Amino acid sequence: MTEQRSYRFRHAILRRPSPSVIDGLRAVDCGDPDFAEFERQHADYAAALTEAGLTVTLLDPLDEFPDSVFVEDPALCIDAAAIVLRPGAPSRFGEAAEIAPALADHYETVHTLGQGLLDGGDVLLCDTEVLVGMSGRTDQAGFDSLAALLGDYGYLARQVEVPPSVLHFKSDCGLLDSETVLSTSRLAASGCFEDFRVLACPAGEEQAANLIRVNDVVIMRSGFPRTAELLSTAGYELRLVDSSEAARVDGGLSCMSLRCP
Ligand code: CIR
Repeated sequence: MTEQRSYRFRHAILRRPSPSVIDGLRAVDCGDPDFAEFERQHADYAAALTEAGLTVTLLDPLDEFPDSVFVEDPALCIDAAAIVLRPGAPSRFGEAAEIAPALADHYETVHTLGQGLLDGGDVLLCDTEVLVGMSGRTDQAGFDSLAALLGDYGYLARQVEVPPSVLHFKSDCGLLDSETVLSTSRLAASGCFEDFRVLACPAGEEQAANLIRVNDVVIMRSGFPRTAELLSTAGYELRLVDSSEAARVDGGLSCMSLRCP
C-alpha cells in the first residue's frame, strides 16, 4: 500500500535545541538565534505536529552538536525501516550515532548508509519515488548507497540538481500531496518536477517553500502571506508556525522532525 505514504504519519522524533544552537552552521550570518525564543518556537512546532495527529518523542539536547535540533539530516524514516545517514558537514557527522538509538526504539529494522555523504534535507520522499538533491552535503556514493537500500522497499531514487546557493533540496520545496509540490522557481527551473503538479512559491517568499504535509494539514512558516493565500485557495488546510530563529542557522520546518508512519 503506497498511496499517501509520503504524508500519512503517526509519530515524530524531535530533539530539543541546545543553547549551543547559537553556534549553528550558517551560510550568511544575520545574527545568532535567540535561544529562549528558539525554545518557544520549537515547542509550538511540536504542538503543531501533535495537533496533526502525531505522538511526539522529544530527545534530549546535545551540547556538543549545535545543529542537532535539525534531526532530519542524520536519518531517514520510511514505513518499514529507518536509515542512519552520513551527514555531509564534518561538524554534524557524529549526529548519526546519536540518533540511532531513537530509531531503534521505533523500528525493528534500522539500516546504516554504507558509504558516501547524504543529508536527509536532500531527500524528498514521495509515495513511490525518492528525489535526492545533489547539494554540497550529498555526494554520488551517498546517493548510490541510499538508492540501493530504498530499492528493497519499492522506492525508485532519482538524482536532482540543487541550485548552488541553496543548502538542501528541500530548502526550496515541499510535498503538498502525492502529486503536488510547492517549489521555488529557481529549483523547478531544473525540470526536476516534470511529473508533478507544481505550485510556484511567490518570488520573495522562498523561505516558505520548506513546508511539511502531515496527515490532513500543511505546516508552513508564518510571515509569508502570499504563499499562505496560494495554498489556502488551492484547498490546503494550513497551520502556521514561526521558525525565525531556526532560519538564522539555515533551518527550515522539515528539518526539525523525523516523521514516521
Ligand atoms: C546546517 O547547516 O546543517 C544547519 N545549520 C541547518 C540544517 C537545516 N537542515 C535542513 O534543512 N534539512
